[in-house]
Amino acid sequence: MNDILLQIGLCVESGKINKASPYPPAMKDREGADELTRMAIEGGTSPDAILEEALIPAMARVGEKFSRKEIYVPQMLMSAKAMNSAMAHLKPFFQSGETKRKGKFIVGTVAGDLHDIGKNLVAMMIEGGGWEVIDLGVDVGTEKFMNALDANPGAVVGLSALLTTTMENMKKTVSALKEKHSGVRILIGGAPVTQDYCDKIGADFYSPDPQGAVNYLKQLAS
Ligand code: B1M
Repeated sequence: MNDILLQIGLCVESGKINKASPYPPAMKDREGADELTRMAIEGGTSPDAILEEALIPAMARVGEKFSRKEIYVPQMLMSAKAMNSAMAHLKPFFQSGETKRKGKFIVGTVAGDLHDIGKNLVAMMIEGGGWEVIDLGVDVGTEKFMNALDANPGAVVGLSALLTTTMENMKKTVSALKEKHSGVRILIGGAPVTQDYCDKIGADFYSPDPQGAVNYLKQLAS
């Protein structure tokens, strides 16, 4: 892996957002994920490599450290901020799909769940695939999904969950949406979600990653 990808990964893992950020003290006055990602893109590193080789593995290491109680929520939050500062540079590349919209995609992280990095990536890639994305944000209850679908009949719905506890809320939302809009297509994803769970709750499709979600929508539109 090239040096700049290693440095970006280290910044995300350590929660170093940008040069102005005093955190972590050991990296004070050094470039952060923000500047290094911009430099990497200017230097010709592909956005895919930055995402797949630096950002996603760094967040996985953050999760492992959290599990081992080597870091706590505040550090995890700094890492998420550093990751978001890097993703802001990648966004234009993932969103530069065709301008003609193929349909509408309503997406949100389910009730009780505040994790949005994966959901944002999925939204970005799907937008890049030519869909109009209606992003409802995080901690989205069934009613909010329902209101969005009522206002946009025919839209595909995407639910994300990162916690085993909030994953259960997918079931309620899927049942309610299917009851009122029987033809709605619902796609689910997030680290604890599986194909078995998707089958169990009657969702239409499970994808472990954004590309699978893009492919599913592509297939629906064709
Ligand atoms: Co939280 N957290 N967190 N956290 N956090 C996890 C998820 C955890 C696995 C860490 C751990 O223990 N190892 C653990 C969950 C354990 C469990 O349920 N089994 C956990 C916990 C426990 C918690 C809190 C409860 C901690 C606490 O307060 N004690 C708390 C809960 C808050 C809440 O939601 N109510 C909490 C809080 C936070 C922060 C706020 C600090 C921060 C989130 C900031 C943010 O999102 N803006 C955070 C973070 C950063 C993580 C980890 C470290 C990283 C998550 C992430 O962004 N990954 C995470 C550990 C880990 O995942 N390794 C962890 C990168 C992202 C690109 O991957 O989101 O999986 P991911 O998305 C992937 C795929 O899953 C897929 O595509 C993406 C790209 O490949 N995907 C979809 C996602 N959604 C999809 C939807 C689709 C299709 C694919 O279709 C619609």
